[in-house]
Amino acid sequence: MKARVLSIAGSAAQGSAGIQADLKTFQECDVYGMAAITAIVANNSKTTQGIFIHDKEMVKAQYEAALEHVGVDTIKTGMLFSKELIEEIATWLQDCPTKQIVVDPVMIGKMGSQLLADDAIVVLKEKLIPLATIITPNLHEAGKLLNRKTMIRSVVDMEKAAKELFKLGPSYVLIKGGALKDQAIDVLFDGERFNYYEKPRVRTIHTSGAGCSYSSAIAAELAKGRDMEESVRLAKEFVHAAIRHSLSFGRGVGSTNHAARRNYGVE
Ligand code: PXL
Repeated sequence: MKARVLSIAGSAAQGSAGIQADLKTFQECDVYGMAAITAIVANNSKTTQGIFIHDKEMVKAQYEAALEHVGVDTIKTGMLFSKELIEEIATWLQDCPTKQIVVDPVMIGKMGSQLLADDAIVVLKEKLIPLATIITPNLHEAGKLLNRKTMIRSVVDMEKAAKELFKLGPSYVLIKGGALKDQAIDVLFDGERFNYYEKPRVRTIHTSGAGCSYSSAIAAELAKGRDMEESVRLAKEFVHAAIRHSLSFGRGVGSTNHAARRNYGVE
């Protein structure tokens, strides 16, 4: 049977991030993609015109409808925005039909829009992250989750942060080092060992959707039955190609190219 993945996340009008990135990534990874939309973000490569948050009944109806007949192998969460929604989603995920849950702790968009309310971080940490198979924070999100005053800047610091985040209860922590100075190295921690995923840094500003696509590719590979190390390795290759062949449509921050692996292969 075709592997099935549900994304619970926001819609990003520009097409590069959020649900749009998730569904494009699912298709490229050859899994069946579904969506429960938490919010509508009216954005493009220059501005965010508005953010409209869905109420929890609306999200629940989508979640239940999607799972009822199709079923699911992996659930991924992206932009959840409010503490009410996170609390609610955590109760569903406690007894959902899969134990494979990818939590991308989305906080701010590439154009600076706020995608997680300030008062929602505590419930994210206490209610949702403990249910996660893997969490995929970038350096900024990892720092925020740990209440750090200063930015995480080195691999040694990423390892330390991964150990601390592991204590919140996920089975794996992946800290993405896309914002490190000269390496694009990510650190995976399983509670005992570290794994490192490194690709040459691509010098581009056109990276909108990179985080969403990375976590979605991990979710897709897990859904197909791959183990975590292999899933992250394949997802890193996918997102590296998507950044290397990113699409600048001429203004502002351009989009990751979800078709890049198919069109150009991996390096
Ligand atoms: O890239 C983070 C992100 C996630 N989800 C939604 C977004 C964005 C960035 O704009 O709009 C809905």
